[in-house]
Amino acid sequence: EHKRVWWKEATFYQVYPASFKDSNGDGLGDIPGLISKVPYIASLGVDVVWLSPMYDSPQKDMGYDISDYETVYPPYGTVEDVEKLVKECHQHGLKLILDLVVNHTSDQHEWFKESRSSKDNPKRNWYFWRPARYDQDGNRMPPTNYRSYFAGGTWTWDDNTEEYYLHLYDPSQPDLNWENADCRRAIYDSAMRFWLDKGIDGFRVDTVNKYSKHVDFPDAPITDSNSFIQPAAQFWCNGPRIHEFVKEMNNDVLSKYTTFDGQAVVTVGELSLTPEPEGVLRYVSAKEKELDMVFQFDITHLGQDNGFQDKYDFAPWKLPEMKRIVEKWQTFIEETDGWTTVFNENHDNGRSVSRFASDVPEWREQSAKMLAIWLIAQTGTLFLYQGQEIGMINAPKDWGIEEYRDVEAQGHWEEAVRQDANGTDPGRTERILHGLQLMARDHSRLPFQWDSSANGGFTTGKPWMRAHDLYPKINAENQGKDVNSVLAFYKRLLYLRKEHKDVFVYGAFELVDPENENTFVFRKRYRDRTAVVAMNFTDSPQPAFGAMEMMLLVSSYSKVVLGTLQPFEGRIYVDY
Ligand code: TEU
Repeated sequence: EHKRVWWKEATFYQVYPASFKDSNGDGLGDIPGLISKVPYIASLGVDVVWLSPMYDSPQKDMGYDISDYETVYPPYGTVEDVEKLVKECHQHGLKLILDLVVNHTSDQHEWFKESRSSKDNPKRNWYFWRPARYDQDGNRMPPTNYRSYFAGGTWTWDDNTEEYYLHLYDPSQPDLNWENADCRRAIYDSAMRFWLDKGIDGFRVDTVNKYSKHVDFPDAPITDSNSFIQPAAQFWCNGPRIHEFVKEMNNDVLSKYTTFDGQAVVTVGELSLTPEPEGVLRYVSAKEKELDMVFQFDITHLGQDNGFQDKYDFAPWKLPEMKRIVEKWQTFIEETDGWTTVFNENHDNGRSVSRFASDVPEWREQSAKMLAIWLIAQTGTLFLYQGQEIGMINAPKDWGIEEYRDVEAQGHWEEAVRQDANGTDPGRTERILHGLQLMARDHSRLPFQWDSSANGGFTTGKPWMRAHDLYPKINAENQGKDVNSVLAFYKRLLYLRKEHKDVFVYGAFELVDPENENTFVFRKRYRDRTAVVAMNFTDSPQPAFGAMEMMLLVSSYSKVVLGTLQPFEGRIYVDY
């Protein structure tokens, strides 16, 4: 039986500050706007707010490029606004966790400005600097052949000191060198203690398995230049000292703090490219004292070609693949003292209705409710992403590429255009556009749709990102008045998750009819109680799972046809 702690049973709600609520009409979301919506968030029945980065930043990667951990990006507000947010959340019984982004800083951070100023600056090796290599014609080459997450290479030449510096992401995001103890101590003080001392309740830890690199930086066995990052990621994911570093972070800092209601602060790590359960367990096993839980991205990688090899070259997937992934992580926690998370949306992915079901007008709402059923009875800590609760969907396919503002989308698009033009990958432009229309991170960053007023009530100004054309139809205000809305359904399911916690949160998982390509059915068992969750992932009726001897607890349809799962219908039966 799993040890029962608050963060296993809590539901987390991720807020993307740029796109949640603008209070001053400058077209960008901000902290005062978020504060004004804390009552709305509390009304959902969630327990924790996860706020994506609001720190000072040149915003090359929407705040995941931090230039000062101890100040707030001025258009978002001030440190005092965040202190007000902490208080407002706690007064509504909500905890607040912030995003800890310490694999890299912005190149505008004082630390990097010092590091790049000269080779003998005391902070020189707080980042990774390496000399150039030269090819047989004497042309200067970067130290390795790694490919960045945002396309392009991972080394940028610095004329001043005539060396390259490492950046796994954008050239404006130089990687911090965790091998340097002074650097680690500065991170713990500036990025962590500064905010923990203000009463936050924990962190979502960005890129948590990338802090220990193979510092000899060998070349990667890359055969295809478009291979996303897999062959190189082995040199920076789960590196030789990563567990030492995460243990030190937990032991020296996090373990010294409690939440506002006196519990241990919570950590959830972003663990990419670690598909093996035993690899995950090393981070989340209770006895390891590293992290409470992690995001594992198998589900959001569905469709990302060859397991994330070429992220935006869409590869069709079938439902049994999704079922096996859910089964893998549901059973992982039964056999270990680890824990996991349950999610299908975040700020780095397309909207789940568009990616995993159907966002056409006829099936959009049913799909959103069915996917809510899919999440609600799974074991693990449930994470929802802003707008998921009202069934927001991807940007329309007729939007031009200029509407895709994300550095990752731009990088992959520009590269596709180049490779198409120079013949290295004919037709790549069309394939990558299709992939971006389905999976670009931008789709989760459209302004939250509050009501049917201009720009969905997100801003009275010109929004930094175009609002979805459907905001008059899809918005929190009109759904708040409709008992059959997606919003009402999410609130009902969140209530049921708490009421049926033993079976939904802690019950043992068993897949039913694994090879069925149309329906997804699984059992959850806790002692003498059983629930059956049945979903139709198609737009045509399917034979319902034979659960007649059980009681229908909830269906996403108001009218149920016994024996038949209607298009995109989700159902939960219980025998108690
Ligand atoms: O993402 C980590 C990362 O590697 C991303 O490429 C992510 O794995 C991928 O997009 C998932 O589909 C974190 C943040 O979540 C992301 O927003 C930042 O861009 C990135 O780190 C750099 O901080």
